[in-house]
Amino acid sequence: MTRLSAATLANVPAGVRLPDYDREQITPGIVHLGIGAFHRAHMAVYVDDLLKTHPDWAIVGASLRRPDTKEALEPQDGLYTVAVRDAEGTHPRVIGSILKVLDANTQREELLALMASPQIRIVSLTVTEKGYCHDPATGELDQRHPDVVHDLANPTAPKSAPGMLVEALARRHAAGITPFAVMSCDNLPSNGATVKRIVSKFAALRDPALGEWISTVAFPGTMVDRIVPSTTDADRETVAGLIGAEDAWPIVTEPFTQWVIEDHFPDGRPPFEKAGAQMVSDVEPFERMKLRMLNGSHSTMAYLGYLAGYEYISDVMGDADFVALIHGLMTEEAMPTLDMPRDELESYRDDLLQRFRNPALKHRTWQIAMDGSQKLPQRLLGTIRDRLAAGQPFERLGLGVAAWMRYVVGIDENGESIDVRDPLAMRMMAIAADNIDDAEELYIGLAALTEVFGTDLGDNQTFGETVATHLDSLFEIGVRETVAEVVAEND
Ligand code: CS2
Repeated sequence: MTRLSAATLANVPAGVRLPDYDREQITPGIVHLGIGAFHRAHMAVYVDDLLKTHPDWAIVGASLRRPDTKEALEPQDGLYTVAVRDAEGTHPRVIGSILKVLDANTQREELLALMASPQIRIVSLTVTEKGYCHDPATGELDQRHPDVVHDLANPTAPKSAPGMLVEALARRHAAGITPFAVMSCDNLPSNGATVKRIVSKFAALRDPALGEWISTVAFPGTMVDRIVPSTTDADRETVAGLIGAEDAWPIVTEPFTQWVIEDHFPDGRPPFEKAGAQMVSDVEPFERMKLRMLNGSHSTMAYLGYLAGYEYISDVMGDADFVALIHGLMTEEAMPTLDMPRDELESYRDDLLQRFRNPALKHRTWQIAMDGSQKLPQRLLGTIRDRLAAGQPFERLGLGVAAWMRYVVGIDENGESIDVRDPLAMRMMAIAADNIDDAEELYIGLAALTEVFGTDLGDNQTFGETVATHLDSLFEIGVRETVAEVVAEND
């Protein structure tokens, strides 16, 4: 079978949507750091919709860690398939908005030179929570992070996302070029403000004057949403059958997509709204709703579901107790902390339950369980802080936190080991190894991780009692019974 590429595009069967613009005529306006599946299912599709009328906003992607996306897309001239999947079938579309992918490790100079050039007006990022080298509990740059230490010692050859941004901005500053807008598309709380804080600090550590100049840079906040499971070989086969060509890395996703963007781009932007994005003056209420309802439910289902033997989110949704648990988590515990009209929150919740049920989307609980130490603060702990401050119960959220603590022990209910992926995995497993027989001690050990729990929650008695009680139950009676009990007691 031939490989998808510019030369073979004409052979793709009629009915499959192809780029509706001349790819020879498009030029880059955006550099995207972290060119993974999420970006390719989300922002790259919005940009693809706009290139016909706005050809100077194409994307050059960069991978900061692994060169695998570059290796997959280079022989395809940057082309790839987005396959939208629901119960009715799989609907492929070929995306052409990514002009090329650079490997930051081997093509660092080329990447920095491009980022420093005036044609680039936006640098966007999906580098995951851990890619910002920050302390997730406080949102501050982690100055002891090995990549930060490296980049401060070698500022012109950075490895980290903050280091890359600062070096490119420093070059623009020195050349008298206006700064690009920095647009984080990661699930961080107040992602614009958080990245601004991190980048400003990094720049100030390099050079106080540069730190000050960063205050002139725009960091628009965004809320991004589309569920994107990892691509499997079965997906590759399905897509090849549909487009009549081999695509080394197609992306499978759901029909739903949402992008809310704070409209702050002093150096210009493509008309994202024409592709369906919502341009707003304050993105935070949307972001908070999404993190606390969608991602909070996701993480809770991921830890409990994995431990209960459910491989996919749609399997978890087949269990009535789990559905009741996350319905209650959203309705009773998260929604009262959100500043949105009640009816909008209710319909958002109902849509989420529907999306989680999508049987065609093979979204692994293990995938979502990754990097919990970086995710919990904005998904569950912020909501818990608000509940505590209001003197309200948070049993279901507390169970979510306990399930994470049970999961990072690294051994499941059948004694099988769990592949725990997390920047703190080694430390957490050491804590678990010392306290394996005692839920209370395990709780104390893990709650002392201040980069996750801050200095307030770890010492909070109500938080401790709630989470430790659930953790004890998870060990004593197991996951399924604990979920059933929490549902019975709280509904
Ligand atoms: C998920 C998210 O992997 C995870 O942690 O919760 O990636 C989720 O699918 C997206 O935020 C949906 O927009």
